[in-house]
This record gives sequence, structure tokens and C-alpha cells, in this order.
Amino acid sequence: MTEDSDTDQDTVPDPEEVVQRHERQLDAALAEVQEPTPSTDESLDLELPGLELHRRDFVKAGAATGAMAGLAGCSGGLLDSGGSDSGSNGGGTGANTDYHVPPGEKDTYYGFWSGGHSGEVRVVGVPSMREIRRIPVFQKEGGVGYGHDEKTKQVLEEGGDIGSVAGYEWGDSHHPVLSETDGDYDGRWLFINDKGSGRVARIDLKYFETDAITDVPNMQACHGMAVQSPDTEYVYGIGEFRVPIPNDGTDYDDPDDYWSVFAALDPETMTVEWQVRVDGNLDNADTGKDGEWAFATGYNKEHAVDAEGMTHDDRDFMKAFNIPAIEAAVEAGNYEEVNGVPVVDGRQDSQLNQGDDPVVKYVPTPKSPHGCDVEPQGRYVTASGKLSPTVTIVDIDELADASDPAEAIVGQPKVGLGPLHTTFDGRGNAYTTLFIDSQVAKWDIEAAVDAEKGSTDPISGKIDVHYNPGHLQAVESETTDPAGDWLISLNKLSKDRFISTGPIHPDNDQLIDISEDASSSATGGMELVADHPVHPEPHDCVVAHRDKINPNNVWDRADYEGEKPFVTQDASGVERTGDQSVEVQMSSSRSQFGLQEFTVQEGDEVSLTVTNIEDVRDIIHGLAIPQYGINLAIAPQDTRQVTFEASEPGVYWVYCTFFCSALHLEMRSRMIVEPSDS
Ligand code: RUQ
Ligand code: CUA
Repeated sequence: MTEDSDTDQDTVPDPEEVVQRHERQLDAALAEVQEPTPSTDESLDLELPGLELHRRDFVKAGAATGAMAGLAGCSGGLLDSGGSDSGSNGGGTGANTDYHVPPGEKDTYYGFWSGGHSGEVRVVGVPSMREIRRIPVFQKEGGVGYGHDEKTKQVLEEGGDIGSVAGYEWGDSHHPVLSETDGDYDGRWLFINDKGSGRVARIDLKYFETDAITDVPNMQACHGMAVQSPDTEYVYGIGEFRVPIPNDGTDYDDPDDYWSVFAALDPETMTVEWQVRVDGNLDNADTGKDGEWAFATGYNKEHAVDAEGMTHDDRDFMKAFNIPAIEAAVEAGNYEEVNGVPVVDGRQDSQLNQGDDPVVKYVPTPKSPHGCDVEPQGRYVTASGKLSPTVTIVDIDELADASDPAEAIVGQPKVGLGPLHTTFDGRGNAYTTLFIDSQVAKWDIEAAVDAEKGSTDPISGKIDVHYNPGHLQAVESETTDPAGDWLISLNKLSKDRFISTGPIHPDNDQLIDISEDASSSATGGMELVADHPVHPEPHDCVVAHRDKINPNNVWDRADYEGEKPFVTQDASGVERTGDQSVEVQMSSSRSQFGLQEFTVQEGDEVSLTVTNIEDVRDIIHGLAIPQYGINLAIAPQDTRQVTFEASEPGVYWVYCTFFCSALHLEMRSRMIVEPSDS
């Protein structure tokens, strides 16, 4: 709340008057907006039946967003387009308090948030929105020792560095997707992309730990992510940036010949099974519910290398990947093997696209569509307009039969400015984020199919969000049977919503109650209930009922039997295995390591194995030898290993990093590195 706040609870101003004042301020702000030069205007027009939108509108709308945002700080709930019956809920103080999870009680849902360029995944309880854990994926992390022990180091290393000059040290995770069985989340895995490279990672939900990363060849940025419904037959990594193949500096300046590929990985082995090369690039993706189709939006059908060129034409495409046809092409050897991967040619003029059963169908959409979302019944796939104020609805069965894919476009509601992503409540409603309008629009899917293209009639309500939403996600939206009670709007800017922490502001994730449909209200029943600041930069989330996620509370030794020992207190000891190598094995438990001290020789390669012999949940031990860069986290019944060279003689205190007991500070061991000449 800014200082000149007029939303003091005791002196609620006359809403009419405030709205009028804002409109005057908004007009003043818009009066200063520069018109773009007319020469570029024409090519950027969108020609859609029933609607026209010019670049100028976006400039205006952008200014409006800024102006509105600036004003919102002193208006509180008044910009909330009637968010709640109580009149003012802008501060997240609406009538709905069901989101409050009292101390000692648990959330209904597990939310998995991507962490953007923090390269992690976050586990958030819904509806409390409490951040419960962070799972590092693409970068080392000290808190849970990720990338510090041999096993997780190997995960990061095997993640490779195709095309990396420096070796990847971070990632940019955007789209978390849960594995499915029978069209429902099965709690087995979570997959996540790295837009910072062509990597795809898998998190094992038995332990909430990243257990595999694959660096996908022929891809520089993996943006979209999807699993094939209904049974996770494939994990798809969707290539955004177009690059020359081979990317070795020869032939670098023929962008028409740059590559963008759609990659299918086996979820068990995480190996790339095949790729499809397409025209234009790819963006976001989703799949049909019957295992036959995958879809990806894309922009830059122009094959340009600058923004002006990428947004030149009025049309782009959503690509529909015909999975059985692609598999048949691979089976028949109709592919080129490139960097060890079968690549099927899915470009428009490919031989494989000429017959009755093309591998890729190109569905024309207004330019630069962004979000790609299949509704729960699996009947329609939507492409959210981004640069068009519409969402394009494609009938999947009709698409399968149509010789002209454009015929399968069965609806195109006009939802508002800057539609980015769409999610579903399972009651026939869709919700689309409007980046430029800073709103979420709720609309009726069947009504949109029945209505004229460009109609606003299917819109059942809009709610203001703060500000500039990217993704949104309704709980269980990707399943065939969403629960439909909560929606999260992941807003890129928080501006004035929180106390300032300097020039880098958090994003703002807002929780919206969508359990009621209320056609009489301006929001269609949506009610904003809470704001949550988040560290940069979650893009997306996926939310599953807690009954579907069942992690272990302690390790099951059988899961690493044969790979690593289980070291008991009695088995703790030091064994010389060569002139310059020793193995140190020890247990850990409250409040001691299995060895009070151990001695190695200068220059030894030390293999250290530590087991946490506790079988009580929540008792974790750490083992740190900071001077040697060692930092292990060992959960109950787990064993972790690390190897290092004892290069400098001296006494080094080995200490426990997790506050495990009253004698935690005393939980130490003494490592003595004897000089080699003694
Ligand atoms: S994208 S904000 Cu990386 Cu999911 Cu649309
Ligand atoms: Cu073990 Cu602290």
C-alpha cells in the first residue's frame, strides 16, 4: 500500500468517484502515447473475421497497463472489477478464507512450480501457497547437497553440455509436467525443461530428487514440455530457438536452413527416441488424451532472426504431430540420423506430409500464438493468441479427418489483450491470462464453439490480477477430471503489492477461488483471495491432489542396493586400497559420526561413504569438510559418497550441517591429513 493510500478500512471512498478519477488519469497517460510510424503498421495488422487489432492498440494497451498498475497502488480493490461481494479484496482480504490452512493442518494439493532461471522446481502447498521445499535441478545447491555427492554430480554431468562453451552451470526451467496413468497424475515423476539449453530433467517423486537429465541433440533451447497423455508414452521437449545443424560456424547465415525440432524421449530411460524437424519454431505444447496427437504452438514461420521479421506475417501455425504416423516413419526408416537421433522431416514440403496421413499438420492461427492447452475432455486444443486478442479452438477429431487443417478451427473467442495461457476447471470453463490487460478471462468452451469467431459473448467474466500474468493453472487442469476449486495466476510483475526490497521485485502469484460459477458477477464468480511474492521467476506450475503424490519419508535401502553400501556404526573404518587411495566409510546418527577421527596421507584420493543409520523421518545429517568443498546431505537410511584428493596436510573438522539434536554442534569428526614425508 503506498503512502497516499485511500483504502484505509475506516474511510472507504465513493467507488464511482475513484473510478472516474482513475479514468481521467488514464486518459492523461494515454494522451502521451506515441503512435508508431505508419510504414510498419500495415504489415502488422491482423486480419481476422470480425476484429481488427493494430500494433498501436498494443502500445496503448501497454501504456494503459502501466498506468492502471501505477494507480492500483492507491486504489486497492477498486480496480478489482468487482472481485468480491464485500467490495474490496485488492489486498487479498476477500470474503473467502478457505485458503487459510491453520497451523498443524495440511494443504489439499501439491503444487510444483518451475523456478525459471533459478533452475529449480519448488513445491508449494495449495491453497496455503506455503513454499514447502525447493528441488534443485539444473544447478548445484548447498541446502540438500545436490551436485555435491557422486550420484547427483553424475546426474548433472550426464546432463551433458552439448553446444555449451563454458559447461552449463544453471538452467531456465519453465514447464513442470507430471507423469500420467490413465489420464491422471500418477505421482511417479515430474519432468521439467531447460530453456537455457536443450535439456530435459526428471524428478523422482518417490524422493523428490532430480534423477536424470538429458541434453537433447539438435536443440539449443528446450522451451515447451509435455507428456503424452494418457499414459506418459513419451516425454516431449519442444525446441524454441532455431539453429544451424551442425552448429560449427560453417554455413551460419542461412536462417531458412536453421533447425527447430520436436523431441520425443522415453520416460523410463530418458533417451531421445526420435525428433521431428519443422518449419518455423516451436513454443508451448500439450497432447491429446488418446495418445495419438501432440500439439505445439510456434512463432517465426518467417524464419527471421530479429523481432521485426519474426512478427512480420499475419499468420503462424500450431503444429499437430501425428504420433502413429511419426512412429511409422521411424519404423520404416524414413528419417535422417543426425547426431545419433532419428530425425523425421516434418517440414511442410516434406514427402511425409504429402499423403493422407501427414506426420505434421500445420494449423493456421493468428501470428505468434503462445499457450497450447488441451481441455480435459480431449476434444479441443486451444492456442492462446499473444499478439491476437483471441484464443483459437481446434477440434481434434475434425483435424484428424480434415484435408485442410484450417477447417478444424471451430471457435475463436475474443478474450482480451495479450492472451498467453489457458487452463480448465472441468466444468466446461476455460481461463485465459491476458498479459496486456492484466486480467484473467473466464469463458465457456462450448459457447465459444457456437459463437461467431471474434465474439466476446462466450466470456463469462474477468478479474484483475497484479500484474501482467503469464501462466495460470487451475488445480489438476491437465487431467481428464480437474477439481476446479482453485486457480493460480502467475503474474510477472508485482510493482506495488509488497514492501519494496530494492530494484529487483518479486513476481506475484495470486490465488483465485474458482469454485463458484456466478454469471451475475463481473468476474463470473472468480474471487481473488491471496497474493504471494515469489523469487524469480516461476513460469508455470502443475497442481495435483495430495492423494496422488506419495513420497517416502525415509530411504528404502533396496533402492540403492548393489550400488552403494549401507555402513553401520560397526562397519565404520578406514581401508587403504592403494598407494595413494583410501576408502573411508562411516555411519552417522544422533549425535555422532561412526569415526571420531580418521587419518589419511597427503595426496591420497579419499573415497568417503556415509550412511545415515536413523530410521526416523526428518532426522537428516550433513557432512561438511568445507576446505575440500565437501557438503553431503544424508536423509534417514540413505548413503552418499564423495571422492576428493587430500592435497593439503592439516587438521580438518568434519561437521554436521543439519541441526539434528541437542548435541548437533558436537557432532564432528576430525580428519587428519598427514604430510607425505612423515
Ligand atoms: S512460456 S508466460 Cu516459457 Cu510458458 Cu508463456
Ligand atoms: Cu547430525 Cu547435526
